[in-house]
Amino acid sequence: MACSANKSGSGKVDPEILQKLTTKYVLLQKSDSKSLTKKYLTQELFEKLKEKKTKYNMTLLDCIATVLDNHDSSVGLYAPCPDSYDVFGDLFDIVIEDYHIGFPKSAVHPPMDWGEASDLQNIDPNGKYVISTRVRTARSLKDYPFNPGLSEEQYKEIETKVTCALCQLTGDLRGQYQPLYEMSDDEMNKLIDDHILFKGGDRFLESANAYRYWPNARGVFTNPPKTFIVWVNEEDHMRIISLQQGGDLAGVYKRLADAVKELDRRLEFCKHKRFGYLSMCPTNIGTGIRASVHIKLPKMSQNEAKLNEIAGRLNLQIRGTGGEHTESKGGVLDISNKRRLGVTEKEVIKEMFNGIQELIQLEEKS
Ligand code: ADP
Ligand code: DAR
Repeated sequence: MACSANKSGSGKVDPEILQKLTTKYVLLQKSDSKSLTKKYLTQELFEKLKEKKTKYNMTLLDCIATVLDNHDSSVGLYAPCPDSYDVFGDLFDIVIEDYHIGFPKSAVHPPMDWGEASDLQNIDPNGKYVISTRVRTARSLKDYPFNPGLSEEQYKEIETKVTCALCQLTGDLRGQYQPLYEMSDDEMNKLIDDHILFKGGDRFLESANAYRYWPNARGVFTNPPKTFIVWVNEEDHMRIISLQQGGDLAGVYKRLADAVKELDRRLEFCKHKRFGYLSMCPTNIGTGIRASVHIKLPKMSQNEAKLNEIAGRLNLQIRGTGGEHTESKGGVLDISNKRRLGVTEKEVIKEMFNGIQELIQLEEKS
């Protein structure tokens, strides 16, 4: 059942919010920002949207505060609540169509279809290039705002509901939840260095009001081998993650699929009639899947421009090994699928598998 509503909230936008929004919008338009929000939020569209409010009382300022403070944003747009995707749909639709490489207003995301993990092979059977493989998705609980719109009480409600469902998992998915406030700095830094735990202090999220009451109601669930991980109340209500060393994409993917199906039976997730599963960021809707490898391509990575051009053609995204907005270390690249919307889970993973295979073949020929 879709959890976004079409009606706008009651009441007018506070004059001081309107003033702040207008002043900062003018500065954004004068800047050299390459963000999709600057590209598509024309003066005409700004005038049309600036006085709208969602049923959670969110405004256009709540949606674009991130790019107003960070002109170097790539997208620069977050949804503070599910109905933002409809109330500010004139902006979200065009940004989504651009980012997800063509998802026109007439498009509808297909039903969830994980396919058969056994159809996948090991990405790098000889273990020559791939250091580790990770597949994650994002999920939001139905009938709650997203991170920037949550009250302190709602953060805690989400943490309780999610951890209660997680603690019912069995087998390979059985594990333990650790609230952030119970961790020492050393414990936290070790988990971050091992790519298990999220970092804080992302300035894009900070500007979007996503760190209020931090670290309260934030934490991480892990199974003993730390191959199954769930982030609670980082950017999204949930990031469900499967991760392991090597290139066994089938095993990583099957673990995630099993986990999502189990959690789907215990929690009600927020879905949209057109966009599938909704998240705070429009880049993470639909399947919400990012399937990535940490991979060494010593020859290919000598020509960054050419590698980025090939990755673009393969609908792949290249990032640093510390996650977005980080540099690669020691020649290791984080390469993942770019598209998450308008395709099924099995199509996303196939696109990533084929793309990585082609990069490895090009590396071999270099
Ligand atoms: P997300 O991928 O969920 O959008 P980030 O981009 O912030 O979140 O990445 C989160 C963490 O996951 C980062 O520390 C990143 O290094 C790590 N990560 C991503 N892909 C892999 C991988 N294939 N192997 C190990 N760690 C990974
Ligand atoms: N940094 C923001 C968001 C990009 C997508 N990453 C997310 N959602 N974690 C930007 O617009 O650059």
